[in-house]
Amino acid sequence: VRAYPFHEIEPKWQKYWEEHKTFRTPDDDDLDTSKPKYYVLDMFPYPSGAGLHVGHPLGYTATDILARFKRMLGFNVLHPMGWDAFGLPAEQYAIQTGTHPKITTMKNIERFRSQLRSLGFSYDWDREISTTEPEYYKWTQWIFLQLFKRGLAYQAEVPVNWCPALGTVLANEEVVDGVSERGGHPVIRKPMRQWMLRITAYADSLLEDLDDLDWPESVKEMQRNWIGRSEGAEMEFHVINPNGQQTDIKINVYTTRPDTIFGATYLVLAPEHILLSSIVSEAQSKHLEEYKELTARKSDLERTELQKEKTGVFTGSCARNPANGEAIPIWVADYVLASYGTGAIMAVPAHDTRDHEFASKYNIPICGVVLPNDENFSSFDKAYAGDGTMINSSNLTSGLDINGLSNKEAASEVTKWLEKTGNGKRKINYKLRDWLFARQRYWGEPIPIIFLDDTGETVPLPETELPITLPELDDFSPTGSGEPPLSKAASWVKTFDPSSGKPAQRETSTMPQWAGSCWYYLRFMDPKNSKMLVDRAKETYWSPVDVYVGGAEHAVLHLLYARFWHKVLYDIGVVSKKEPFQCVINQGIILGEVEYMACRDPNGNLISADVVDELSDYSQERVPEEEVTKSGESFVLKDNPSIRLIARAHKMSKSRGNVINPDDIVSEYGADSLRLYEMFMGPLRDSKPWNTSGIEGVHRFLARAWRLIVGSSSPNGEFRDGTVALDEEPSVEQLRSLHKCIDKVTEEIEGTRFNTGISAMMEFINAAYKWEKLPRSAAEAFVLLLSPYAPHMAEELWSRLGHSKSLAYEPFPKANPDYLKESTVTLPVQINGKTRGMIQVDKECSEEDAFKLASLDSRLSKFFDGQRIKKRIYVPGKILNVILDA
Ligand code: ANZ
Repeated sequence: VRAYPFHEIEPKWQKYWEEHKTFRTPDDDDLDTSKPKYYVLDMFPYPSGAGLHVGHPLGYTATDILARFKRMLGFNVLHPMGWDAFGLPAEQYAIQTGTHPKITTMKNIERFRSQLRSLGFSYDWDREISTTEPEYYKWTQWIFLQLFKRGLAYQAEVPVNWCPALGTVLANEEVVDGVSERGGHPVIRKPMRQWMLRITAYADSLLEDLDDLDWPESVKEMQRNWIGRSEGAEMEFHVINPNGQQTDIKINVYTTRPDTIFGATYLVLAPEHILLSSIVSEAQSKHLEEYKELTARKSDLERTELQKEKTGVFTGSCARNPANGEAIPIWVADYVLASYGTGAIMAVPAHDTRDHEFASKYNIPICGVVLPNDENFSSFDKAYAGDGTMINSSNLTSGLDINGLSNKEAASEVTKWLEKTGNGKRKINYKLRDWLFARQRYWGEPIPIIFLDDTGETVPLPETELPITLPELDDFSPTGSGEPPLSKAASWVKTFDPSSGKPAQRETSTMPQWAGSCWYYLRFMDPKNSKMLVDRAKETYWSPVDVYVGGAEHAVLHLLYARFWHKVLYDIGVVSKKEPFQCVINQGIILGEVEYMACRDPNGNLISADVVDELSDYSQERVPEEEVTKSGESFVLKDNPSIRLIARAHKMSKSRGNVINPDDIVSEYGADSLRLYEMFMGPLRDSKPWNTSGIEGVHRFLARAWRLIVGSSSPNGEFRDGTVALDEEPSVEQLRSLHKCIDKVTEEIEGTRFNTGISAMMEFINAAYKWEKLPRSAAEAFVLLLSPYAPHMAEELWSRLGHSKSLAYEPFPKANPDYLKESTVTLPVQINGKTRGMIQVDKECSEEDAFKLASLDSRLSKFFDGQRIKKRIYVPGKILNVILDA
């Protein structure tokens, strides 16, 4: 049996909203900019072939509730949706099947769109955009040209992450543990000519402006670490020849600890360091070559991992430590990266863990120079990285004496000395690298650059030539040589320089998938503008995005790249604010249903999960949920509560077969139930397991709300028309429950605690079930409260309550503080010492008022109406006793 007719209601209202363009955001002719605005944005999805999964509606429902709520508060609301549709999967599908990525993408978008519509999200579909449309990527290319003009896009021969299996170069961010993030294919380092974006030019503002953002602290911290600003010094070490004479070769090192210079007992160069060939001794050169080959197979991450055993080779040369004149050996080791600092370090084994390990392994002296301020300290058997007092740090020849200083003071003394003597200088370093911006793929934005045949000169195409559209292609597979698939489109590649008419070749790399998502939030403000990326007045009104909801996996990549582009656009006057997203919220992950596992010992006896740790051998079996009960914080067998079970939830994945398809839920329980359930599962930001009985619970709540207002279905199961609401004034008691609910729901939406807002509505429905009559005004207010969460049912009830228009722009109910005072008490009323009834009164109610209220209650007043009252005894909050004249 259906609890309420969601099968009819939901499509009906979706059609109504579509036909009436209910959620169209005002634009040119009707945008009233004197009204407050609210821009609430979802991270737009990549339309994968798998369709929507239940994780999508979690964030989307949250933003939809906010959008609907703010509309009802009178805001102009911008709540758009679009598609981040370039990328690998469609291209790989094309390679396998020959289906053009455009066709795959279109099909997937259609499926996504219809799934989103079936969930009743209040997007302004007139603003839908896809990053793959030439009208859109024209502006992505336009931004690239602006970057190029300002020297922020450049070509460089750089060691790149080359993935042979994918046939493309990947960004550092796309390589995890030495394999591609997508597909897990091996990645090797290889020098190639590539397009780079100079994100490092914005390192400081990307770092500083984080402070004012209302973002999860964890995301800000990840960005800070990614940018990785550190302060220190660069200093030079002269290489000395085998006779002990100083040569002209100088090795420049970067250190964050100039204070430890007297403790530098060797130098280390990265295996890729360019000076290596000029300093390596003949005896060592063979070992060095072997070592370099070994290193080429490792990723930066592997190389720098603390736990990995340190390896290296001696170059056969030494350098002079400028602080004390000592000759120290120069080593090569892969724990020093070519891409950071200067690619060379002064190693201080007493104070750096990796150096300590290395020095111990290769018998290099360890010299402590920072003494911990701790009496129990005995030796430098382990590296000491903390603060302390300088020792062993004085030399007459160099004139440097920092003994006795704190290491902090010493650092600045040494830096001053370096600058005075010309041995070095203060230096700020960043971990952030420039952004590798080219992909050897077909399904991406073409880079609007050509190369002249005669001179090879790089020429940006004029803006009037945009968009540079992708050519048709039959064979999408990578060439394997690193030449992009676009190089196969010979007639497209061959072109002319529009200004000089000279023959030229097009750039055949395309942009990475991140490009389109770097600025899409701006296009939503003005999606059809053919003259510019976004109209400045519209941008000024709608910026910044007030709330941006999406997955935590975008903490560095997307959010950092988008901030970078935004700052460039700010500098060239396209946008009015320094930052794109004022508030970011990461929704949690929806895990598969919790599985309960019982454990058995090798003899087949059930054992409690508490004791399995002591067993080397035991088996687990799944127990159905019906046989499980909760006991304190743990789960036990219903039949045998001494057996504690293991409860676990896994990520949803095809291979586990625990994936929930939102379409199934919508057809079985309705979109409103799915929306409500995902919000009721727990705090938005938490990860939480799916639970099918949970969805039945919220479905029952909606059905109860329906029956409260519409009444029960007729005996033959048909749903009746209209409602049972009556045109009556609500009682004070009814107003109290209602306004308590309004207050709570409002507060919880504003605090994005949607789950507790739902609890408040459930409490209200429970209370209202005890009412004899349902006043229309109370029913209407409740329907409005429910509408952001369960919009289909709310619209249906609203119309049945006698309204001809959608409730989308009805004012959200306002809580009246008079009804919120929790100061009422139930006061027993006695007549001649005998309790005859109760009245609800204010805690501080006067005797007079209490008596008045009692006389209004017919069940009480019948005892003293017309009688003479001798005395009233009133104890506030406790009792009212009316003594009659006998
Ligand atoms: C001497 C020293 C003494 C260092 C000491 C540390 C502790 P952050 O803070 O991450 O910037 N380093 C410099 N360049 C490197 C490279 N290319 N590959 C690997 N390590 C490199 O770290 C800077 C420190 O990391 C530098 O300071 C350097 O070691 C090392 F007690 O110099 B230090």
